[in-house]
Amino acid sequence: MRQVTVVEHLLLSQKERPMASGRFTRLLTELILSAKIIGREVSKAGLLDVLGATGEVNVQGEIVQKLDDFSNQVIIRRMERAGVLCAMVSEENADFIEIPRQFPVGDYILIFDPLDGSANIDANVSIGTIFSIYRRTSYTQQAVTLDEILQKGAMQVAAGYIIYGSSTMMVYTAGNGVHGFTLDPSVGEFLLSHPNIQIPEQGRIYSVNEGYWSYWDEPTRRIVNHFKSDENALGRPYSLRYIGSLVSDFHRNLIYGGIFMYPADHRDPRKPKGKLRLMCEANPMAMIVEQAGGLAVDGTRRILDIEPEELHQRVPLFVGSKKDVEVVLQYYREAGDDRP
Ligand code: AHM
Ligand code: MG
Repeated sequence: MRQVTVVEHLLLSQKERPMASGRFTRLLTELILSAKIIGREVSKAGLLDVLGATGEVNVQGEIVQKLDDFSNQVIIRRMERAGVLCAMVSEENADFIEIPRQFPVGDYILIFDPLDGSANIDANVSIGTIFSIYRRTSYTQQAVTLDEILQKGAMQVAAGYIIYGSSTMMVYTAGNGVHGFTLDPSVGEFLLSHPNIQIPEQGRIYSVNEGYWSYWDEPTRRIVNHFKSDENALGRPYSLRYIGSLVSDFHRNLIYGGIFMYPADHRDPRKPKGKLRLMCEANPMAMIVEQAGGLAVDGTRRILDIEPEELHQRVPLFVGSKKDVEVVLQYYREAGDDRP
């Protein structure tokens, strides 16, 4: 079988579209290299802990950094030099990141979560990097402004994630279906392994942190009860699977079918709109799931239609198989509540 890399696939599948310009390819190539570097460190995480246990310096004489800081720095340092971006937004940085003046700029905007689910690292649980790519709406040499960055998810030109799991995979969409590539460590390349991923229309898994039950609103409780009861489309309870790593929970449901939920916690002042961030987490997953035939909503609204007001805005997220997410919309509609 011919082995197809991400860039080859992009060029083959988008022959007639300007996305296949050298600039987008370069963006993707740099991102892939960043992911390989992060993946290499993630796979040594247990070892690093041992090597770095005595202090802050590892065997190479480098300061041992927390892996999420390390991943953030890898992406920022590589991508700022790529010459294709005008700004970046990282889940780890309060403000958007401008491209230093010594580097050339382009018109893409990269929004990312460098290492999502990093609380799971010490237990050797799969974690991931999430990315979302936009284009600047105006062609100008002026410095980019916050308003230009706050675009709704429907404006994304591409989105994806890298999952550092039992194998390392990259899943992405550039608006032309969802494609998965598995890292072959022997050649050091991500090779096409899952072309045209489609999420099953009807799932059999629900994923939610049910420990927060007492914090949820009534429609959310009814929704979760629906999936647990035998009065649903399956006629039997769905299986509960919750890793606590969005990339892993999302990826499993994408392949097997199901729904992931991170609802609002009405009684937790830290999470009145849930925990997940609209721009770094919800929007890229929403673009991927829609391209795979699924849906993503906040209870009443399509995630991709939400106009962001701030960079780190949080949003309740219900994402997955079309029929399962329609159940969520129906319960919120019946509750007559237009805001979850
Ligand atoms: P992080 O970006 O700080 O890693 O937090 C996001 C993670 C997601 O991967 C996961 O879905 C969620 O937090 C789990 O949260 P909880 O432990 O509240 O269930
Ligand atoms: Mg995160």
